[in-house]
Amino acid sequence: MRIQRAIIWLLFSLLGIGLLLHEIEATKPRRILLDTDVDTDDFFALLYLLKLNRSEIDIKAITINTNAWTDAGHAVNQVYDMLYMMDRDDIMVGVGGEGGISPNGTIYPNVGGYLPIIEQGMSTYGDCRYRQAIPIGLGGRLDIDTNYGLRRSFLPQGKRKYSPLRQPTTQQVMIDTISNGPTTVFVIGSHTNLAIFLMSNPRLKKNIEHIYVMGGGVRSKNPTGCCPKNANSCTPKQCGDRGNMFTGYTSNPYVEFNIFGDPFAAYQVIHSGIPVTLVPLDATNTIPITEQFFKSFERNQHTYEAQYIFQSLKLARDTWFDDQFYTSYFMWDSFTSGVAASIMRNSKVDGENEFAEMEYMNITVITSNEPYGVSDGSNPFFAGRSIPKFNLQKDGVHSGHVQQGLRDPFCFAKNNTKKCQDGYTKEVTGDPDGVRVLVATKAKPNQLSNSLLDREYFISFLDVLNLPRNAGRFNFTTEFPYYKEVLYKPDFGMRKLGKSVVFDMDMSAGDFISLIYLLKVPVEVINLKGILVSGTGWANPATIDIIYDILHMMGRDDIPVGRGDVFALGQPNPSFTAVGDCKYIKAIPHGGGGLLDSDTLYGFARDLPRSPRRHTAENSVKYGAPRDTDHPELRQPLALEVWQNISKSLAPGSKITILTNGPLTNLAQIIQSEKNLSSVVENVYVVGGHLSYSRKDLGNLFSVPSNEFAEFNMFLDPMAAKVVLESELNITLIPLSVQRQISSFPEILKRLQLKKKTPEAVFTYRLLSRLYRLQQKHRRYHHLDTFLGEILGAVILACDQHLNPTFKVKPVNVSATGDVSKDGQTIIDAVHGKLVKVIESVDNRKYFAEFANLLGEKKQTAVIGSFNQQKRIWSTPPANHT
Ligand SMILES: *[C@@H]1O[C@H](CO)[C@@H](O)[C@H](O)[C@H]1NC(C)=O
Ligand SMILES: *[C@@H]1O[C@H](CO)[C@@H](O)[C@H](O)[C@H]1NC(C)=O
Ligand SMILES: *[C@@H]1O[C@H](CO)[C@@H](O)[C@H](O)[C@H]1NC(C)=O
Ligand SMILES: *[C@@H]1O[C@H](CO)[C@@H](O)[C@H](O)[C@H]1NC(C)=O
Ligand SMILES: *[C@@H]1O[C@H](CO)[C@@H](O)[C@H](O)[C@H]1NC(C)=O
Ligand SMILES: *[C@@H]1O[C@H](CO)[C@@H](O)[C@H](O)[C@H]1NC(C)=O
Ligand SMILES: *[C@@H]1O[C@H](CO)[C@@H](O)[C@H](O)[C@H]1NC(C)=O
Ligand SMILES: *[C@@H]1O[C@H](CO)[C@@H](O)[C@H](O)[C@H]1NC(C)=O
Ligand SMILES: *[C@@H]1O[C@H](CO)[C@@H](O)[C@H](O)[C@H]1NC(C)=O
Ligand SMILES: [Ca+2]
Ligand SMILES: [Ca+2]
Repeated sequence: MRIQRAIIWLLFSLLGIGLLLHEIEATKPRRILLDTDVDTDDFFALLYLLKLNRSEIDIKAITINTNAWTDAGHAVNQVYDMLYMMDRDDIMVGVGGEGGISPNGTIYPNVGGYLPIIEQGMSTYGDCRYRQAIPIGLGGRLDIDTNYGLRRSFLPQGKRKYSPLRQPTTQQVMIDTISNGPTTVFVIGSHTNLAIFLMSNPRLKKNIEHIYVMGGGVRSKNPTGCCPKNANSCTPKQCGDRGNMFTGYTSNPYVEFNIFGDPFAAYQVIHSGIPVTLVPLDATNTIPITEQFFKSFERNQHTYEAQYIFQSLKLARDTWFDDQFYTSYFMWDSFTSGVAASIMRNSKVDGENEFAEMEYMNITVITSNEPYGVSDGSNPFFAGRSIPKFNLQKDGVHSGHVQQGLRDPFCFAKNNTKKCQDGYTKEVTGDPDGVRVLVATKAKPNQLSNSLLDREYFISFLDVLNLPRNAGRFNFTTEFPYYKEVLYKPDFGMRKLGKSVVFDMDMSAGDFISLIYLLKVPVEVINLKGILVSGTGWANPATIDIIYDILHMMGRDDIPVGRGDVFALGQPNPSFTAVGDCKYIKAIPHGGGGLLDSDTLYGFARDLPRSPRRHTAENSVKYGAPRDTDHPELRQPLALEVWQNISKSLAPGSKITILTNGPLTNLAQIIQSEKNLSSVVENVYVVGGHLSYSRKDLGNLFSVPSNEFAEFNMFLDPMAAKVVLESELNITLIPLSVQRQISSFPEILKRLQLKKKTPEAVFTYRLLSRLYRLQQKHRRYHHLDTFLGEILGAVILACDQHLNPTFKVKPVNVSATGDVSKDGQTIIDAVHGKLVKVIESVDNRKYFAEFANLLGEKKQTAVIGSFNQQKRIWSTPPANHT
């Protein structure tokens, strides 16, 4: 037999059939799955790949890495919008999932990847051990989630959108794509998704032909932060480091952001046995965005995708925190996509390609620090277990100290030599744990030596993006023949305006409904002067755009919106305040019922008409930015500025009433910044707090079992709650117990059903019925009546007497000692407590009627009902508008 086969094989070879078969194989398009954290550089990579010849490179699916630079709800919008612009709604998009990993290591289906594997339990909340290295506000997740505000100004919006429990999950999309045929996987974020896939589907491994990774630093020496030769005094920063983690290089100079996102996952991927090509900092450090490239790009924007990328790059440059943009912003993921595509096209051994020099190296990924086998409590795979999780070896490479945050004392040993190496892609020789990996070491120079563009890839990048082939169809404005930007502002004429109110919200679902309600209250009763937004609660700060859209819908583009802090009091890292701890906010789930759903308003945000106002990274030196951008006038105001403007513009003798529907971060900061606040504040209505009268009378903090009696709004920023309770302000507390009295979905839906006569009543009805349906359907949504209860604050504020509220004045104190099992608990404390008015009951029937009737009123109704209506207006000549 064997001889026979050998002879046949020989014959085939002689006839050249072998060669022919090989060529057929090579011309089949490569099926690509792209796993991305949707950072700016990621969509440079994505758009570049989409422009390539589809008979060669065919992107089948995109999965979103949700524990790095973006948040799931915003990232998925960005991806859908880009694909719509590029006419590629056929590409599957996977995000999130509600599965978990049990304490014994069983991986359940559909783990959403919101947490690094080491922190992944059965839910989607958990610690930010690694992600805390990523800034949250400006220059971090806020800017990346919104793409500096450019997504909404530029990208068109198609039909696809996230919808709770219907969204294809990351793991499902991976399974579907990879089981459909040989697949090449690109990983340009952290490795959680792919690692979980590999750990739970070992039989599908054989279908992954190759893995291309942007990440790590093997022999790299960071070129940024080096002192100039002739400098008198200079503190070298990351000069010569292997890694690039600029927010935490003093604790870990070895690691690159993507790998730090989940070192254990990266270990699983690199050690999977699947061929891996790594494009680490070694190579990307040699392709900074130079001024010549930037200028050349500026002159070469012949497609929408080229424009979008250039505008993004420009805002990244204009808001860069120092003047070193051209030497410290590199092509990371975009370069990786070029190198990978070139390697695949060439199909040569040793990964020969047009753009990078390659070399085989034996590497591993450090996941814990030596000495191994010493359990110091830092390592959840081992701490307090008789059998290590995933059956890891007791004194193996995963068994040492695992870095705990950016100020982990372990990483700062006394003699200052001991730094943590978590996530280091370390070269090893003769070590059984090393894996042979093809590594890009250097970007190749431009072959035309007289060109100003000094890298070969620069040429390809600009050429490909500007090709007419596979180009974008339109941008947001050119999609519609009669597009027009309108700001709606009311004219109250001679009407006497009612009490001045400032609404402070954390953008939970109930807050949006409260906002709609407040906008319906006759302006003679309530004059909503401004909105303050705290980024420390149920939504990510980028969700501020939904507030703008609701104001636009209701014709109130005149109301100022101020963005508050992104950290609870005391949480920013004192030595680098752009990053900080998640001690309290980690109690909020990332997935269903949590941030993902707030950030998309349970899938309804994209139905709202789109406001021309939005978050933007535009800024000016006057307000502390490093430099003026092109449109500093568009700058997003801060909460404190909006507050100061309002309090300054008050008529003599008049005062402001504040309603808070979230953590008290903004109010505490206002108190701390203004000496004579009680002279301008009439009253503060605080939705939150729980006064427990028995052991069974529990709070609502379901994600912190050790803290049975706290309520979320108080817990999320206990220090702020303390500042507020210690202030001179007159406070009315609307605690959990009275909220619970009116938290009946069937009742409120029944009332609204009868009143669905206005767009806002329809919208509210749809949102509340979705919440109710989800609550009945899935355990992740069991807490949704919390959001229903929040609406009470706005209704009490608007029609106090109608509801016949009963209240008692009680001395209330809040625990804020730093002990999470007590923090945020409000107690009656006759000695230290502050006297506050505590609402104990309202007339429920009147409450429901009051709420539903007002939403159904034709007065102060929406001026534009939906995005669909907006599209119709933009598609018909102005004369035909009715
Ligand atoms: C795309 O690739 C296929 C297969 O390699 C090739 O036959 C075709 O000519 C290419 N098309 C273009 C426009 O380069
Ligand atoms: C792990 O625990 C789950 C229950 O959480 C159980 O169903 C499963 O059989 C256990 N697996 C192992 C390997 O012990
Ligand atoms: C959309 O494209 C048009 C035509 O190229 C351009 O004039 C406009 O500025 C673009 N929109 C944005 C927001 O850049
Ligand atoms: C610094 O401390 C580490 C252990 O903490 C030790 O291994 C190392 O030798 C010390 N280096 C110097 C220069 O003292
Ligand atoms: C890398 O590892 C392989 C075995 O996996 C070994 O044959 C080779 O010599 C190693 N190369 C280096 C440079 O250590
Ligand atoms: C403050 O008020 C002035 C004058 O009305 C206005 O121009 C400015 O935009 C306001 N600033 C904020 C942050 O609301
Ligand atoms: C505080 O405001 C009140 C009323 O406007 C005023 O009478 C008083 O002088 C102010 N106090 C201080 C310390 O500014
Ligand atoms: C608080 O309210 C009481 C009663 O309504 C009033 O007498 C008092 O002046 C108020 N205090 C402040 C600081 O506004
Ligand atoms: C109540 O407040 C006082 C002083 O503000 C504080 O010392 C005390 O610890 C608080 N009590 C509790 C139980 O939090
Ligand atoms: Ca990335
Ligand atoms: Ca809220």
